[in-house]
Formats: sequence, C-alpha cells, structure tokens
Amino acid sequence: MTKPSLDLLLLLPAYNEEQRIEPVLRDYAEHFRQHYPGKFQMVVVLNGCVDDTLGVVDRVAKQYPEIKALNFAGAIGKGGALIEGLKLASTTELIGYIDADGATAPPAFLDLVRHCQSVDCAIGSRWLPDSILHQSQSKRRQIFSRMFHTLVQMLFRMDIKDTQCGAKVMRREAVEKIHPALRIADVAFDINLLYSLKRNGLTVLEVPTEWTDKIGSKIKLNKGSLGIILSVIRLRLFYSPFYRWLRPLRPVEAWIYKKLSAPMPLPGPSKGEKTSK
Ligand SMILES: Nc1nc2c(ncn2[C@@H]2O[C@H](COP(=O)(O)OP(=O)(O)O)[C@@H](O)[C@H]2O)c(=O)[nH]1
Ligand SMILES: [Mg+2]
Repeated sequence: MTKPSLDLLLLLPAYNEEQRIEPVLRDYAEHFRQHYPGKFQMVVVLNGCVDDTLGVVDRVAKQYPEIKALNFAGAIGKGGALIEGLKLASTTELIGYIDADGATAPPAFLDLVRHCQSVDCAIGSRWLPDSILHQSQSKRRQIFSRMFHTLVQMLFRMDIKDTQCGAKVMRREAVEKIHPALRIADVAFDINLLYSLKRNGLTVLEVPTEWTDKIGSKIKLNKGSLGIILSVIRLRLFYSPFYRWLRPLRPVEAWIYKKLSAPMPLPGPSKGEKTSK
C-alpha cells in the first residue's frame, strides 16, 4: 500500500440530520487534518430537510473551511443526492461517501482510502471475517437486509458480501466512466453503482470495516423496503433485452413509486450505456 496523498472529496448524503451530523463533521475534519497528507474536502448533500441540518452544517463549516453544503429542495432521495454529489468527481482524484450518522468512524474510512490506491473502488464490508460490527438494528431490519442481499446476489451475481455498507471510495476516472448509468434514487443506489463499475470491468475491493449502527435511522422499512425491491428489479430489467417492451408500463411504475412515497429513478437510458448484456 502506498501513502494516501491524492486529493480526496467525501460526500455525506443527509436528510434531517441536525441531531447526528455535527460530531461526525468535526471528527472527520480533525482526523483528516492530522492523518491525511493530501487535500481533503467534505460536501454534505442535503435534500428536502425539514429540520435545521443546513444551519448546523453552515455553522460547523465556518470553523472548518474544508466543509461545504449542497442543498436540493426536491425529494431526490439518498441515491439522487449522491448522483448529484458525484458530479463533483472532476474536481478531485478520489471521491467517496459515508452516512451522516457516524456509523463509519474516520480511521475506518481512512483505511478504505488507503486501499483505494490500488483499485478503482474500495467498499467497506460488515460481513468479512475481520469486520467489526457493533449491531443494534432490530431483528426485522436484520432479516430484511439478509433477504435483500440474497435477492441482489440472485439478480446481479456480483459476489459482493456487503453492497449496502454506507462507506465507499472511488477513483475519479471510474466515477466519470459510470456516472451516466447512475439513476436509482433510493438506497438501492449502491447496487446501481457497483453493478455499473463491474460491467465496465472496473475493480471493486471489499475491505473489512468497523461499523457502529446508530439510532435515529432515516430509512423506513414497510413502504420504503418495497420501493427498494422495486428499484433493484427495475435495474436488473434495465439490463435485460426485455426492457424496451416494458416502456408502456412506465405510468404504472410512476404510480407505484408515488404510492410508496419513494424517489423515482432518473429517466433513462442514458447515452453511452448499453441496454442489454
Ligand atoms: N440527501 C439524502 N440523504 C438521505 C436520504 N435518506 C437517507 N439519507 C441519508 O443516508 C444515510 C443513511 O441513512 P441512515 O438513516 O443512517 O440509514 P441506516 O442507518 O442504514 O438505517 C444518512 O446519512 C441519511 O441522512 C434522502 O432522502 N436524501
Ligand atoms: Mg445509519
């Protein structure tokens, strides 16, 4: 492993995080000032917050100029926020993201960055032998996660143990190559990202990480989980030869997302992305 000195931009998608985000911003700014020799910046990508997340971020940013906020009014979802944030890849060499609740502590993310020196993308994994998981999720949530993982493996065959860990880092060129293919706006966005990387022959390395579940989750099961399942099935169909036959069903799809109060995938197909394998 070589020394981590490439310019690094860290995105934090944030929805109603006024209670959780401040210590995370401070800890990351301090830790990376002390331990990261390259340029380090953080951009919080907020949308539709009905609390004072923006006020909190602006206040902390006055003390730490490496922090900025990017605010969107619409309900673009976590995936939509990251799609917007990843447009900043052209301004840096490495770009990554973490959850705004501090589930990934700064040393764990820095370890991921070190691993990204030799691959196109390094992702934190909670399900490798050396991973450390401080789990406090409900049994129901744990069962849903494992069932979702099985569905994703059946549909995409990526052989990735943990697609949903909120900590990922990529090289700029990799992000620029796949960005037109990113369209899933909910938390199934990670599958969209990883599958696009793999389809483009880019290397994805799973790194055992330390993860601490935090209370105050913004991801709701019930309706939300149906939206996530719909999104992964939709994504798989997008890469199948049948996709164009399904176009007449678009209004039905839009109706379902609306009923589930889930963010709609961005319109596709985009230029430069094949529609079948
Ligand atoms: N911008 C944005 N971020 C979101 C949205 N929904 C969730 N997030 C962020 O996604 C991250 C993961 O959410 P979290 O509540 O920690 O999920 P969990 O711990 O996996 O249940 C957090 O940083 C949230 O603020 C959204 O609609 N928009
Ligand atoms: Mg969380």
